[in-house]
Amino acid sequence: NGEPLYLDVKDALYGAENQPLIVGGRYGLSSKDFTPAQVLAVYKNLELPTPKNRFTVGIVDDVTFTSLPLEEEVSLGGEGIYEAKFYGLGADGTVGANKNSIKIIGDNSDKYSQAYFEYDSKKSGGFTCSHLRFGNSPIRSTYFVTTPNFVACHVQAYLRLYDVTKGLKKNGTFLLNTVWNPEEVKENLPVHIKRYFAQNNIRLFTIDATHIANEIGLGNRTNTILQSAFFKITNVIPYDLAVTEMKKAIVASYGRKGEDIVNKNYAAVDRGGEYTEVEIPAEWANLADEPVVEEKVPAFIRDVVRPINAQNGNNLPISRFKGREDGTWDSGTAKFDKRGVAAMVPEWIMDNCIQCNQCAYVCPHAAIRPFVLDEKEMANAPFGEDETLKTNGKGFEGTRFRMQVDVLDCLDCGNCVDVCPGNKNGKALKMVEIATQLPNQDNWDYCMENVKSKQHLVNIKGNVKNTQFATPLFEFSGACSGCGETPYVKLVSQLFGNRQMVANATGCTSIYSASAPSTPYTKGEDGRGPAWANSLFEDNAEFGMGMVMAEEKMQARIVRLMNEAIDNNCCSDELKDLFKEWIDNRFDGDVTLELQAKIKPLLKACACEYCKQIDELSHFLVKRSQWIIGGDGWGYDIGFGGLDHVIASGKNVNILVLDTEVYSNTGGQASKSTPVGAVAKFAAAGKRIRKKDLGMIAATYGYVYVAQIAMGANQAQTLRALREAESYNGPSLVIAYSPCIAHGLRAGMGKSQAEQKRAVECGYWHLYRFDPRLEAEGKNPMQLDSKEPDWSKFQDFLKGEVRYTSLMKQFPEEAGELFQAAEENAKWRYNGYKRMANVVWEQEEE
Ligand SMILES: Cc1ncc(C[n+]2csc(CCOP(=O)(O)OP(=O)(O)O)c2C)c(N)n1
Ligand code: SF4
Ligand code: SF4
Ligand code: SF4
Repeated sequence: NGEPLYLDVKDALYGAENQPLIVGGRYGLSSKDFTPAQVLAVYKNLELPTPKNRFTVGIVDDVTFTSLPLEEEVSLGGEGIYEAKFYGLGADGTVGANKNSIKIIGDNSDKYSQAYFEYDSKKSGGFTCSHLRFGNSPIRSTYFVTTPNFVACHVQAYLRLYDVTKGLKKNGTFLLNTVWNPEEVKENLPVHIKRYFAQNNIRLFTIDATHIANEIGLGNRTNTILQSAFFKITNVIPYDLAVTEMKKAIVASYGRKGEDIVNKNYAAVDRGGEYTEVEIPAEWANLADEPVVEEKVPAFIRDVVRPINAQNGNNLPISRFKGREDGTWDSGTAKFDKRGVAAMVPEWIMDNCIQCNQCAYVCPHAAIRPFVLDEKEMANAPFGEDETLKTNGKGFEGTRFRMQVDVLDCLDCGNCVDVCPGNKNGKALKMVEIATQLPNQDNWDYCMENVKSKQHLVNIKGNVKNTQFATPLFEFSGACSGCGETPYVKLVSQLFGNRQMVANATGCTSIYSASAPSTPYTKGEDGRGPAWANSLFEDNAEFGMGMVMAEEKMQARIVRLMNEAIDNNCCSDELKDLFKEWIDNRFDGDVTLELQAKIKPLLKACACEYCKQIDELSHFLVKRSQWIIGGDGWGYDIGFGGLDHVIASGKNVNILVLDTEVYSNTGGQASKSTPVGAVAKFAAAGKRIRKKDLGMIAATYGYVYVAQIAMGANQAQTLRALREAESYNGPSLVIAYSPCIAHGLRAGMGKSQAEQKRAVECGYWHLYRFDPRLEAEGKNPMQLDSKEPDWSKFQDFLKGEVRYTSLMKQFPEEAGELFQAAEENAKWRYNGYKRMANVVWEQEEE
């Protein structure tokens, strides 16, 4: 009957003399901005002879028709206000530079200033938009900038992805960071942007900050160059003053990192003036729209996913969500993102390739894959036989092999190149500029759409190479470039995805695994794929156990029905035999998968009441592979009580803890997994207590399978551990070492695999498997998989990560001591594992 506030106001005025008409409504639904246009809509509604009551504003309600119509956004704040928007790529420094700009302007002028920062849910490499306002009077606009005077587009690809000119004021300014020269800009700008520029008298400036940054030696850090360009073009404060202040900020931020870094950033400031003004031809004002090319994509992608990805989700009408009121979202939508944001991507040098598939194994984004083509697939391919190799290995006779890069989904980490062994002539992959590889995207598209998986030709769980012939059922996630976590998640999906259920804790895993509209979990050719859900941070283990218990109940029901059917002799002999076989093998996932295929058609053919009921439950004929996934913040700390409860229960679950040694998703807070001496939030002076040994706690139960793995250190051990964990009919816990941007790898995230190798070599991380099945066979369950570490490399390893080196800079005296303690702890741990692994089991029993 109305909102509480509305009812209160109505009640207060009820029966009053000259009682006004009281109209209520809602704004800010789903945390949407409340803008001047919406306020105007409310007043316009009130002006109507019969205003709409219980209205909504800011959404497009075309189902129950509560929303008010909106007009164009209006600019408030008068002449003195200057509004700017900066489109950036997550983690490219745009947001940091704008935070700095707003401080410079606020501190060095009489102007009032304000900034809002907007992000999508990608971990990095996603969309960011900085909204800045400066004015001569106080700024009371508590919403994003809708009518900017200035727009900077720091990523050329955004011209086609987002509506970057939206709201740009007449006579406004547009700055584009682009590798195109002015003539190419004129050629390549999308038509609607050209028209907007001409019709609104926009001044267009371009700068190639990407190349300038490279020349200076700043890699892809274009932020300071673009910040300087902004100050010079707009002159919001005198440019000289801005330069002085930017340089002061550089000393404050990078002073401790050395003169070289400071000088490079100074050079970036100085070269911000290297922009060009591009003249806008008057005839652009009358350009006709380009013909719309209808892409063959599912309606859900076209009508919902694409608009959300284009930052237009707020304008989607409610009717687009009809039938999805429960929040169910299609899987496999991430493949439609096709962000194309990498500056460099790998190029395959076929002649050096030994077909080991290691590149695909480690890729965090599933953006490089081996394809095996039969004769027919080769005949229609856009590439020739001379661009493929004869596939090595038994079972692949008569086929061709191609390592194919997905240019538009690669995130430029370089791990594939780093791990590629190549042959005696060198590596079989090298990083090259994306522009040179764009034509290769057609080859990827062909392989994805037309080349059938050949995974049935080999045992995909047999070895590292074979795993990569299995289709990844987790692909193109929004994780950071080079993320150490996602290669594990992807591998699990390849091995068990066709019958996998995932209970996911909150954390990076939940953000990159499913944040609307991108869902990287997907289906294979057989239509099977992981089912995924996230409950809470703290109850994830219990959530996963609930899934298992539900399955147990369903299986028990099927067993009862099958037994009754056998006893009543009402089905065919073939079906009865299959029922018996299923009952005997119901805990073996792969066998149940085969049996389901045989049983299902026979159930339909048999008319008996039992078969009808079993048919209704037929999706439970396949034993699910239950995974409970989360980070160390979950597994070691907040979810530990539940995790302990679940492993104690003896249920058949597989728990994967992706150990980044910090709470990564919220910016790197210390967890009980953080080792001594590491700097993290809440441990700014270095953690003072040692890392908890979660694996050993679990091992004390004696009936929990436990493994510690690090893919980059031993790919085969990772595979073995995951395989064993899944096949163990009881609780399994796998703790996976996962380098993260929060570690500050000095070698960069392109070495996140190599860093794992270094960690194990020096004794920082250890590999083991503790398998209770071995004890049942009279053997020692503990197997230490990492060699005796080279402890002399331990301190060097710490020096390779900013989380440790920053302690040396800030607390040099304590750092030495804490680093020694870290080494002692690591030795203590290793020796403990060694002792366990060396126990001669038979003797122990005597
Ligand atoms: C009970 C609870 N506390 C805090 C949070 C906020 N939160 C969300 S994700 C996260 C960090 C997760 O860290 P971790 O488990 O290590 O996973 P990672 O992000 O490293 O993969 C936190 C603290 C929450 N969602 N719920
Ligand atoms: S560069 Fe990184 S993201 Fe790109 S294909 Fe290689 S491993 Fe994958
Ligand atoms: S890692 Fe190198 S050698 Fe191995 S398959 Fe990939 S490209 Fe070929
Ligand atoms: S774990 Fe680290 S690297 Fe991976 S997505 Fe999270 S923050 Fe990024």
